[in-house]
Amino acid sequence: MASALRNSAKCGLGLLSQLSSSSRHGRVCVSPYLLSQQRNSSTSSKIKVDFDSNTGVATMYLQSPPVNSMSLDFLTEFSISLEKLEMDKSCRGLIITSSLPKVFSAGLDILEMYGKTPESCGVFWKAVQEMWLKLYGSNMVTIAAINGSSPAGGCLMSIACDYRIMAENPRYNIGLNETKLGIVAPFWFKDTMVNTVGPRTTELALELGLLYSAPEALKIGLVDQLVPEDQVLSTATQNMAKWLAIPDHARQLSKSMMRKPTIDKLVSNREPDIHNFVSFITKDSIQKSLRMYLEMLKKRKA
Ligand code: CO8
Repeated sequence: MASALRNSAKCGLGLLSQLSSSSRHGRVCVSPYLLSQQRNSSTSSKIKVDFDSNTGVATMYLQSPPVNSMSLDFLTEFSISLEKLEMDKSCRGLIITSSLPKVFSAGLDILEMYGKTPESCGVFWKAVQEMWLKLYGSNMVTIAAINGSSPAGGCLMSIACDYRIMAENPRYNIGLNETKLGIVAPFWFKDTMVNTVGPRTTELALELGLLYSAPEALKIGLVDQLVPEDQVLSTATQNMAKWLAIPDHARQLSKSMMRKPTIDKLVSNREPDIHNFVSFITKDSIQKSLRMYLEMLKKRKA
């Protein structure tokens, strides 16, 4: 582990990623010239990143209207942005928030799973895996500033962070509601939830597809703190300072100790997990459930 830490410091790569999946991804050290270029704030169409070189903290804004649903493009931009920050040694912390009103993220883009070929479903699922592996295994301190509803994949993104601050608006909800769509959260969604709120609460949450209001989410430990909506980001920044006061190597090794077994489980099962997803999601009965859910969303709107 110590040598992994030394190597990661040398290359500026995530320790956890190194310990788990980076060698499989074939990551390489980048030149200081490239690193200095990556320190600039950057905007792609769905993700905007502001980096404060004084604090070493980046803020990532999810900005894919209308609801920040995680399409293949969204996930790809997210993972590329995260990887760039991970490689920049001067970036020690990441806050993730939404630029949109009322919604942090509506979760996976259902249209990527409905009416698609098995091939595109497979590519999509690999991108979902990649997002989680990178975020859950990040070497940075990661804080979710949840300023709106955060169902399903939005909840997964939030619980993959180290700390969660949510707007204390009872209309906003968060949870793994997959069963309500007639689909099933895979084992690594479940593991991340268990690691956050424990097995019994996870069992109830998954079987019933529960979405928790912000106060309920605080009660079960799904989020760590509730604050008025206009203070979500400033509170995340204050908390970040507290986390960054801890020596990086000690915090990173502790994080690795907690998360590596969960990460390794997916890393060694990526292909079977993709296969399971594709054969499940392309079933006629599951496609029918997704169609009904999409219709329900439209009706609710009308
Ligand atoms: N994917 C695609 N489109 C979506 C999604 C989504 N997840 N969520 C909403 N939309 C669409 C709506 O259909 C609507 O489209 P249109 O304008 O064409 O009618 C538009 O976005 C706006 O939606 P709303 O009017 O509902 O917006 P609101 O601001 O009123 O509400 C919410 C926002 C609360 C986020 C609401 O849209 C909502 O509840 N969305 C559904 C959230 C959800 O259930 N997501 C689950 C996705 S599945 C997932 O993330 C994990 C899957 C794991 C797979 C495992 C299989 C093995």
